[in-house]
Amino acid sequence: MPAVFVVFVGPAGSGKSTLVASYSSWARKNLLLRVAPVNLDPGAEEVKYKPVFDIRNYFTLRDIMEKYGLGPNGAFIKASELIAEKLDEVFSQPPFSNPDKWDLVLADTPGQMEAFLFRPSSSVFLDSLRKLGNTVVAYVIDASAVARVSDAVFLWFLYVLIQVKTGLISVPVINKSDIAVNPRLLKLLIENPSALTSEVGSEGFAAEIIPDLIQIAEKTRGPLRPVMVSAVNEEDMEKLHVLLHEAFCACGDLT
Ligand SMILES: Nc1nc2c(ncn2[C@@H]2O[C@H](COP(=O)(O)OP(=O)(O)OP(=O)(O)O)[C@@H](O)[C@H]2O)c(=O)[nH]1
Ligand SMILES: [Mg+2]
Repeated sequence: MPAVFVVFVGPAGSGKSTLVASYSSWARKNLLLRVAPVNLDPGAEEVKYKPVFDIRNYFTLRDIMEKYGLGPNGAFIKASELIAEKLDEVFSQPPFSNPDKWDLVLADTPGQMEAFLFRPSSSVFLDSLRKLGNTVVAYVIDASAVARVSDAVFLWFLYVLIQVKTGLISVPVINKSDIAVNPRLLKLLIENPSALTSEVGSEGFAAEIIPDLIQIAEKTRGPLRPVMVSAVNEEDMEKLHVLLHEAFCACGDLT
């Protein structure tokens, strides 16, 4: 059976690269799966996994900045265009050229989502990926970035927008459980998001708009509950695996 592709997205520093490293290592050790990590971040300095495909073999952020005289953000945008332009070349390389050889392909993406994921060229890449095999998006939230209801609503809404933009099955993963600043709020977010409404104060723009945003987010939530993991401690990787499995149970088997 061809591989399942998991594309890790999420705000800068949420732990995508660390999670790709620890989930790869866990799935190899515990399930003996054939896992292919893929690095799509041309700005990554070093990654803690051995990529089967690495975009930095084609270009790095530094190369692009120099060649086109761009700043880092302009260079990220240029990089996403170059990935789309070089798509045939990219897909002629493993693991894209031999998806039957792998069980899981884990793609690590740049944290500058507005320069990659939210650009038109990412759709070109994701469309090609979904033709190769089942593709799911893992949206990584940093637990240490959720202190207030407004933080939770902001990060959750980004998840809604990612689903709108990619049109792919998406699962929410709350990372850095070891340094969560407001575990009570995260528990609400996971178990009973509607209850967040009662946590909002009674005045101002936030009080007016947050209940509406929560209602929209609830509408798009689907049956998949977020999981909490710690990539750095390789904790609760099984929960992540089960969630990804649930996302695919209708169309394939991961184990
Ligand atoms: N405490 C803690 N730190 C973590 C965890 N996961 C990642 N980190 C740390 O968070 C920082 C960012 O991790 P990365 O894996 O580089 O995050 P990223 O999302 O790939 O970052 P960008 O690619 O720059 O967007 C590093 O210092 C990691 O060691 C975790 O589970 N717990
Ligand atoms: Mg990274």
